Amino acid sequence: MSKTFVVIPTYNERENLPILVERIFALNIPELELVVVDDHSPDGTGTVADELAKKYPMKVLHRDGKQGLGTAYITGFREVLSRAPTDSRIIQMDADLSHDPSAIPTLLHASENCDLVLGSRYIAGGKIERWGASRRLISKFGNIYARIILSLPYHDLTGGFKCFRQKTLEAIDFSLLSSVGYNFQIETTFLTHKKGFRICEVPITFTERKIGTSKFNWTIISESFWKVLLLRLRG
Ligand SMILES: Nc1nc2c(ncn2[C@@H]2O[C@H](COP(=O)(O)OP(=O)(O)OP(=O)(O)O)[C@@H](O)[C@H]2O)c(=O)[nH]1
Ligand SMILES: [Mg+2]
Repeated sequence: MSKTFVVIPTYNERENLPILVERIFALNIPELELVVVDDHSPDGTGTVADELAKKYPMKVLHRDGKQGLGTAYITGFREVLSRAPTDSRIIQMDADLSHDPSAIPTLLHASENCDLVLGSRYIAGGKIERWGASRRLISKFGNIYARIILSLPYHDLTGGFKCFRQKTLEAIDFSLLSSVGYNFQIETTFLTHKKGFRICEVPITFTERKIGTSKFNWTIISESFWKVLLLRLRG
């Protein structure tokens, strides 16, 4: 029987994680398992996750130190693919409550007809809450830039709320993924598109975190600028 895996990278999310986990399991989605990838968070998120794993179907992967969002996802994806029953779904989302778990059934439903479903802030019905003008502008510009440079028809390339069908994720060569920040999201969608898989977008509401600190910074923006160009050159 196929399963639904939800992969969540965490770094200093001790207050957010228990709220998120409860909300996800309150949806009562059958055969759902969480995979948390924690980078030895100084605030003890790893221990909080271990406690939650005693109560819920949840696997916690502990890494030695902060190694970036991209490799955290790869670690989680590899673990899931090593044991996922045929035709499972793999959802990825942030731990900071920016992604509303109530959209998970919508993503799963859309994955019946699509190999990768993107939770999109930039299509009709999509929204962003609690972001100031400058953050909106950077995100909007980044998406238009990647869309044009990579000739992709999708509206939200940098979002981190996505659902892969198992065969889609299996077809991605993880050794081609090198990004630390949100450019990782562009890379996986680009490679999926290049392989000819069906990608669709469903509207989501993104809400900026209320608890904890953002890891967004200029290094992550510049990484995306250069790596989108590199992706284009490599084709
Ligand atoms: N394991 C791991 N998780 C990370 C790392 N960096 C970020 N995360 C997690 O990845 C998710 C997204 O990170 P955020 O800090 O929200 O970064 P962001 O979404 O780019 O920035 P904001 O939109 O400002 O919140 C969160 O669940 C983080 O805890 C990392 O180096 N390792
Ligand atoms: Mg965030």
